[in-house]
Amino acid sequence: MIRIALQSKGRLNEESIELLREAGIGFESSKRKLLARSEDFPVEILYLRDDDIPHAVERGVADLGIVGLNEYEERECGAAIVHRLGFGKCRLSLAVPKGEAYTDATYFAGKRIATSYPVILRKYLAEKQIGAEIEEIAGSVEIAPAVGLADAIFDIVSSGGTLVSNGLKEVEVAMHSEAVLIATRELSAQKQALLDQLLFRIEAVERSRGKKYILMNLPTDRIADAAAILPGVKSPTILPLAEPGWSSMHAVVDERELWRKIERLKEIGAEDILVLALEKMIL
Ligand code: PRT
Ligand code: ZN
Repeated sequence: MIRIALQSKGRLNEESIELLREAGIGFESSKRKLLARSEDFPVEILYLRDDDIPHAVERGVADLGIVGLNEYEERECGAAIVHRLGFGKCRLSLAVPKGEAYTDATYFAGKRIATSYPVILRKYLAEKQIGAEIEEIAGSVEIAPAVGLADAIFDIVSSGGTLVSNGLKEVEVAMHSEAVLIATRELSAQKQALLDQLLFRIEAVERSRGKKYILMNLPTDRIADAAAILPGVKSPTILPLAEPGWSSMHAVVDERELWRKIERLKEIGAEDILVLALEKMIL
């Protein structure tokens, strides 16, 4: 049995649950329950506030956790990062009132900066050798300059819309963040084996993202041309058709290249092209 801490509600909750489901780990996601058991994998889900996840995993209260890299860094978490998950992407940035003349980070010398991420900010300022005052506030950081609490802010930015609507402009990016899977150091052999199994499944899910499965019929003598357009996982699958001189070809295609490839395939005589969703890719 392995215990995974997930954010109980908030921005990472749904995608964390979805990722585990896609990896074949279904469980009850009732908001009222603190603990849930999976019926199809020896996993227990512990729902926590994201702030508490790094510490819980570091201490082994949960064996694994899904949390933003920003939270992991801010808590100076001693757990290990085992996988970057690619969702919950955002950045931690410095922003100043939009009317300010800004050239570089020396602007912040002697300024007061409001943030909920004092540890990360302190490290950033030390690295840049800037002496600024940090005003730690728990929430609504973006209003701090307007109410005279600070000259600038250091906060999470995603689309940038919140900054704009508060009359601020982003001037420095200190770190890029995304959800990460973290683990207690020195897991037992049994738990490590479950983690390896989970990682194998997560990687199969990730590999299939943005990919499509394409099938088509084409003249057998154009197979080499089609293979050059469509390099498959190892090599494309080719099956003879009942009609002499024709074959069916199957391959995996990156979604972004799909239409361009289909056009080129049609040019070399491909017909009856089918494009299917690809659910898992296990190598
Ligand atoms: O209740 P709990 O403590 O668990 O949750 P929380 O309120 O502390 O965190 P939550 O759910 O807001 O965010 C969880 C994690 O999501 C963060 O730690 C980040 O890793 C990640 N994340 C990704 C974000 C954003 N994008 C984001 N945009 N977290 C917060 N924001 C905020 C941002 O600060 C801004 O105020 O959303 C607002 C909108 O952003 P813009 O730039 O798109 O306007
Ligand atoms: Zn939080």
